[in-house]
Amino acid sequence: MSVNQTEYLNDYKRQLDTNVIKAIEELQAPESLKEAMKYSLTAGGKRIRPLFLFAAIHAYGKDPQVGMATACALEMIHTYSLIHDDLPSMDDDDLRRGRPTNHKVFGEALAILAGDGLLTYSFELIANDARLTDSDKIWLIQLLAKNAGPEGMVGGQVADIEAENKEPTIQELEFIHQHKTGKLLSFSVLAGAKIGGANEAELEMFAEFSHHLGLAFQISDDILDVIGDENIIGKPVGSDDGKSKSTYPALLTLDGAKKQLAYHIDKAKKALNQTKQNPALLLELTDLIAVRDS
Ligand code: GRG
Repeated sequence: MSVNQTEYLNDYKRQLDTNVIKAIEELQAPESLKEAMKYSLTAGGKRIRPLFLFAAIHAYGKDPQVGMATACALEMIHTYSLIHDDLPSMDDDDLRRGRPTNHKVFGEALAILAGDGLLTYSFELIANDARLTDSDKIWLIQLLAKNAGPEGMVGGQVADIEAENKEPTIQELEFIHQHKTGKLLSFSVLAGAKIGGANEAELEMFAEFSHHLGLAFQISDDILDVIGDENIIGKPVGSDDGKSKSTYPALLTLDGAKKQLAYHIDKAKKALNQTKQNPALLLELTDLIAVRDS
């Protein structure tokens, strides 16, 4: 990535960091709840979803600032999903991003409610955004609800839970990841394109791009897990705290997973190269997914 592009994206990441916390501080809500919401929002997330949203707006030559509220909403939904995913009734994790998980610090009830608060507040943020047209707001709220809900991330999480301790087919694994991880990433790109002014044909192209991007993101996550686990003697591939989770390396071997990653990155870039807009930042972020180290 060129120095200018890196600086540009870092600048937007910093603006997102500031705006997302400001939005929580503006809430007239119990301080304990706001603290629990802020704790996970400031835990060092990469902000990859907001960055894809900004990059898609940038492709249309528009000021990415127009998407700030939607980007904050997106990061809030992502953060809620991580808080709930870590709960004792789900993955029962004590650490996330190297820090105690939300329920370890605030207790289970407040962690659940912090997640609920982030989820619901995200829709309020979009609905109240004076920089968006009413028709764009409805479009964004509908797509966000669909992609985060039963037909999207929540459905993918259920499919993932139901696949525990089984060996799914590659198609079943793709369904899980396309929904659990891919749908929110897909929203990032489509929301940015819509705010930028994309027409129906361009939105279809971005849907194709983000389909492959979502799978590539998950495969690279699985590969990172294996590489990170290599020093843990006796930990079988795909195992997480005693529960057997399906992963691409477990199904396809590490080498096979790397080939699948390269395949989806290539397909994503081919889709993106059809656009008449400026895809430079989107291409750069896609390359970061291909070689991510965290
Ligand atoms: C609880 C409804 C509900 C859904 C949870 C997203 C999710 C669904 C679970 C997270 C499990 C997981 C680790 C999935 C792998 C891909 C993924 C979403 C990784 C985390 O996203 P990053 O890498 O995280 O963007 P940061 O920490 O950078 O924000």
